[in-house]
Amino acid sequence: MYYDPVEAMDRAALEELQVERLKETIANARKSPFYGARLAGVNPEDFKTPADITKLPFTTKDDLRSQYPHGLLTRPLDDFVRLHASSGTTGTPTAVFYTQKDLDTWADLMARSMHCCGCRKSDVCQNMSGYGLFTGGLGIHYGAERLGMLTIPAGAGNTKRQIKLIRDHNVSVLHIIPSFALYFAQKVEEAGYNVKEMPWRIALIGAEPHTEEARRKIEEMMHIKAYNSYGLSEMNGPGVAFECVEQKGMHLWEDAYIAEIINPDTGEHVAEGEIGELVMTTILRDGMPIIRYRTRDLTRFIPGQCGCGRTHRRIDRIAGRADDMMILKGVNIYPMQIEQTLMAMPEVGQNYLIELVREGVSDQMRVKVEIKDEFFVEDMRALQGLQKQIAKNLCNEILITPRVELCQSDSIPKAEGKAVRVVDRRGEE
Ligand code: ADP
Ligand code: K
Ligand code: ZN
Repeated sequence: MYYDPVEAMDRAALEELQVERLKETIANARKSPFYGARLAGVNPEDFKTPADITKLPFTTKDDLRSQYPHGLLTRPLDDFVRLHASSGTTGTPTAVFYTQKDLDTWADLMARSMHCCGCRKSDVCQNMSGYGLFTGGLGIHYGAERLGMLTIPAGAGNTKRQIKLIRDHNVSVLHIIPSFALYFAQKVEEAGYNVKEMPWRIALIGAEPHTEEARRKIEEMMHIKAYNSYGLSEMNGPGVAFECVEQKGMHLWEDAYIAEIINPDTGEHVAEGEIGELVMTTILRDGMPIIRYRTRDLTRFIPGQCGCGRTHRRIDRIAGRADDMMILKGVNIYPMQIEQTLMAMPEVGQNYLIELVREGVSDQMRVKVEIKDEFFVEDMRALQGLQKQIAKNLCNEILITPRVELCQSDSIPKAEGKAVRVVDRRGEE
């Protein structure tokens, strides 16, 4: 039933395992120049429960940058076999190094993740994410092979070839970025195929924030089951937390990571079930352990147990990054609030873009929204009505009224990889 019995391990035993691995991690991390200095006064014997992790200092993205490239390595460079780098969505990139043992652990976690949402070795998996430095390429790839799936490294783009591969090889599992999935569904229809007749059954979607409404839209438009996949290069890449078939949050693999959720301002743990910043510690990494890493990703632990029987706690879908927050007229707004509102409307198509502009002395938000062809009609009144309705729905959610601009489908430029949701034009004339 489970890929690995550890997935349903008794909580007490799982926490014991975490403590044991945390102690090993501390001892190992100290072999690196960075943690050698930072953890100088720490005694591994002081760690008796997972909560004792709060005795350790945080590690930030700036730490990783200042230690670039080799400051966190616990072994001679000779022992490493792979390097990935973060896509650098925010600032200078950082590099992550893997030993062969790390690659094996990662592939196992990835295989477990895909198994938990229903992938089996009889499936054929097409990886439509970009390969290269981005971990969504090789990370998913080796995990899919580890599970035993026939794996097609299609890479990003070229929708025609993607469709042909899917049809020729009976592809049942897709790994696809959510913002691309909506666009792809449309391209499949345009190419003259009925999505209901495509061989796929499972889409693994992740790598960027998306709402429940966007997931439902993908499932509907593609006629597929879509499962949320969370990871970050600092924690290997994908395979950190993954949805099971229940689709009620992502199991975070606690035999490999210790996760905490903190108030980003105080650094203290939030109350159970409250939203905050996810902080992660690797407890199964050999060459480059990272302790109490501030992910900047906002989420919460979902209280209670999952119907699937797995005991590893679930995190909720990522509400955004702490860095994503926009402040407009004194109101805090996250892009996902806007997506949630837009994607819940049947008239709205695949893509949207938020622009922040300066008009006179005040900041304004412009929201460009693609409208489905059947709603993009000649009737001016109907369009104005729709425009007003969208602005009103948005105002109910974000408390300010943005300017809404209706766009034809496929007219808002699409990013190659992760979607760009917000463009700040306030510095422009
Ligand atoms: P970068 O920080 O340059 O984008 P990564 O490729 O390591 O580098 O991306 C990791 C980040 O992507 C995460 O910290 C998170 O913000 C985002 N992310 C990954 N998976 C998801 C997901 N399922 N939902 C929301 N955001 C995600
Ligand atoms: K197979
Ligand atoms: Zn579950």
